[in-house]
Amino acid sequence: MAFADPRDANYIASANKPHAATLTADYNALGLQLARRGVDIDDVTRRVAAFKVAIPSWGVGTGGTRFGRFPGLGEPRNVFEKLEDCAVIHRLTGATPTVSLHIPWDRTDDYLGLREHAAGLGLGFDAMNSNTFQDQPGQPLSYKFGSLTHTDAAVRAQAVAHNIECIKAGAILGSRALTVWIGDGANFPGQSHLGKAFERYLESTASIYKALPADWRMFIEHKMYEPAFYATVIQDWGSSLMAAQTLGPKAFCLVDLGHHAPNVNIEMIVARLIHAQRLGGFHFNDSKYGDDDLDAGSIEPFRLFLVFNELVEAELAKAPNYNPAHMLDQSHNVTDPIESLMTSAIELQRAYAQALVVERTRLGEYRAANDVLMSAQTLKRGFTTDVAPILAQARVSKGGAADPVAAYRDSGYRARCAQTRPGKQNPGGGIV
Ligand code: RM4
Ligand code: MN
Ligand code: MN
Repeated sequence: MAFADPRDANYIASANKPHAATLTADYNALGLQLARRGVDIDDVTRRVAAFKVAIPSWGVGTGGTRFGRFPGLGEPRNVFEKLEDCAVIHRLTGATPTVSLHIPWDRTDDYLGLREHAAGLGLGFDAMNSNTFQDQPGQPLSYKFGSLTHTDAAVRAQAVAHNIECIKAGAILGSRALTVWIGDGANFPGQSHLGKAFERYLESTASIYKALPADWRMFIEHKMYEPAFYATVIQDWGSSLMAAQTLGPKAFCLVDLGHHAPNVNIEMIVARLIHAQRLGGFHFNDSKYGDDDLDAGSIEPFRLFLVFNELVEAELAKAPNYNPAHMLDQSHNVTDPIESLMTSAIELQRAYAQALVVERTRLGEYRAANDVLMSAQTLKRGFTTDVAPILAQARVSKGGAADPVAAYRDSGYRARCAQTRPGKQNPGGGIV
């Protein structure tokens, strides 16, 4: 099979050529439609083009379930190769200039070399993720019964030290945030003292917080259940917010869309965290039942839109201390991870564009007049607008592909990787 480098600007330009005429026609038609609503399409396109989301390094390998993992062809074998795949995603979508690493899955003894490798690929680094939810080979103390909240101070100290190692690695890489998610909790009532476990969490995270460089933020990620099935120490946004407020101004709450009970009103949580000035960022994904880690926008696109609607409201209101980090956190079990990640980044842009085309002034008037039906209809009109031409235009304007998945497939990148990356297919990550 012929191979073309999907990162090559000439290749992308030639892949875009057949789309040029239809894209212009569709964009102009949508522009007229939006102008009738008082919405300037070019302004929306500019904002969409400026939208960025980080790729999770663990997302470029095939994930799995508790039952198994079915590796794909040519998976990246180490963090350097993971970055190469991330560069493909970024070049074709223009939306993913950063990567979020997971330590120790991405541990290397050459972080400076990694930073240079990334820069050469046009990439930087978003939040570092610590991992105290698994034991690593040779690790002195086990996390079986907890990490930052373990009853044994020595285990807590080991988990704190690991987080500090992540900060140090991130400082070399140019990252400016640490995401802390712990699996700590109880599987049985009576197993742990719910109050004391939270106190131990605050004490441990205070030591991590102290090690943050001045311009860093710490993101606290809550999750309702799994691996602890009865009670998780940081199980909800209330615990997360209490912890952030206790720790200090550099601590923020991170919302992973899959970490809530089904039907929970996540956009409401987002609005409250914006109000509290503690919305640190997102782990975007989608789910039907639990922490499914499916592709963003694949199951409940309306909910994603409603989350972005709150973000647009905050943007327009210039909400104080509002600077959320956008990150994907997905597990691709049955698709090509590169295709899933490109599609997901685009789905986020879609939700953002749909929220941007909402007629805000009219919506405000209908709300003020308690016109419930028209308020709902006005908001929904944004969601039902086909903003695809805006997304394609935004990509093309940044040197990306009009149709990223087609350009990727036609390049033969994956087949090429299957040849150049032989051997053991275990890139680390992939939640099995
Ligand atoms: C957790 C959580 C974390 C992620 C791990 C792999 O459920 O979402 O953010 O790092 O999975
Ligand atoms: Mn997450
Ligand atoms: Mn998760």
